Amino acid sequence: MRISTQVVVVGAGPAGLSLANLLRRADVDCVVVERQGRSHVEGRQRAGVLDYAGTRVFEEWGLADALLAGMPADRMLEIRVDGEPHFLDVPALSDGRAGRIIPQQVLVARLIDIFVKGGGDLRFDADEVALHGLDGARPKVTYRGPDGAVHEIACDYVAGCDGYHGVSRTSVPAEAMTVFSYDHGIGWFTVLADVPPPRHPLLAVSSHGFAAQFPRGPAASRFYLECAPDEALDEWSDERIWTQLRLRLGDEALPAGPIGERTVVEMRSFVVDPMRYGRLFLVGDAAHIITPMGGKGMNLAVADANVLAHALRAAVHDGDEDRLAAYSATCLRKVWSHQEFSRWLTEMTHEAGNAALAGTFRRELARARLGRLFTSDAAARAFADLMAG
Ligand code: FAS
Repeated sequence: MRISTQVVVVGAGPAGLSLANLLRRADVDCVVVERQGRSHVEGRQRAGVLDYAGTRVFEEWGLADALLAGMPADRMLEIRVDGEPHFLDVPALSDGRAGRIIPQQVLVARLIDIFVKGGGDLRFDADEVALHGLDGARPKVTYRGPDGAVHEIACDYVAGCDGYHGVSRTSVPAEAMTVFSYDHGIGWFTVLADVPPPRHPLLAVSSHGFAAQFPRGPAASRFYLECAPDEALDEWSDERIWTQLRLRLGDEALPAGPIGERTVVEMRSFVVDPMRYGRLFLVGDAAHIITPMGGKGMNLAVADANVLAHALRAAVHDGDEDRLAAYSATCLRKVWSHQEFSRWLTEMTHEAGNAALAGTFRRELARARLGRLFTSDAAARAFADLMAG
């Protein structure tokens, strides 16, 4: 196994795999080390939409045809208020900037396939990953392989793409980073069910509480139900799930279906600044967590990977480290813009329904914001611009 490379990528999620594929296109040598096995990584179902900006990244690097083949354009969004449907045609409102509906696990599996078939070095089941010498000229990454042996890879740069619970961010001295975090005080009980997907991604505002239904492939839906942040899973029987979904979505005919996954997502946001320490660069969830509202988590991971791939190409091939120096500030501009959008959308769609959340005055403010979205072309275009990424 190679013991030296230019970039070690820690983590094979959307961030790590996007970066690894872009680096190969940039003729920058890299090795990817991933804690889990391939089937686990390819089976993890989360996001469902690649926004327009994300599709542009893969088009620019010549990967879009292979990655997005067969995936439909993400067009209409339905926002249903007390059962009343309102449709926003995002591409029409944003000069044709359409995203793609693609389940995250499909994107990840295709990224793995392209990377490995292209001869990429991707090491699964890498245990006890540790980063060393990040503030020196030649950092190292060690891990225990499936063979039980400890392997060491020397490199020029490390990309920490190992998510919120990974080892990369925690390898940085606490005083070297500022952490920003926010608890939205809302929980989402989410299920993945074999129920035909909605015609359009659906957000539902109701006095019974917020709910949503998103497509996750041709025969599955991801549902969200607003709940208390600390709600226990066993408080949600199947009967309560389907009753509440029919009530909040205003859809008495919603069919029930086998539930494959159920979890409570705590709506919280998190950002570290800078997204770099010495020769370590944090990418995606390793550097920031955003609520699923607005569907930007996976898209920010792809955006960060794009910025870092360009910067590493300049550093490795031209000795120009300016882009690396600007990496964190460049990414954080988009991160904070999306954090603001996600918070605005969360507030509007939750407070407009549930006066218990922030009081009747804030409910009327939220309803006024919603109303503007449906009556003002300028407000709708501003919304679509952010949805397009
Ligand atoms: P990931 O967490 O996806 O990947 C990190 C990888 O690193 C994993 O493969 C992990 O196994 C590996 N790893 C961890 N520790 C390691 C170690 N020590 N050594 C080596 N490898 C290690 N985003 C959206 O855009 N739209 C949505 O609708 C949406 N819905 C979501 C729903 C849910 C329930 C959840 C939980 C998230 C959702 N997200 C959504 C956000 C989500 O998709 C993330 O933003 C996205 O996975 C981020 O990708 P990565 O940064 O690659 O991190």
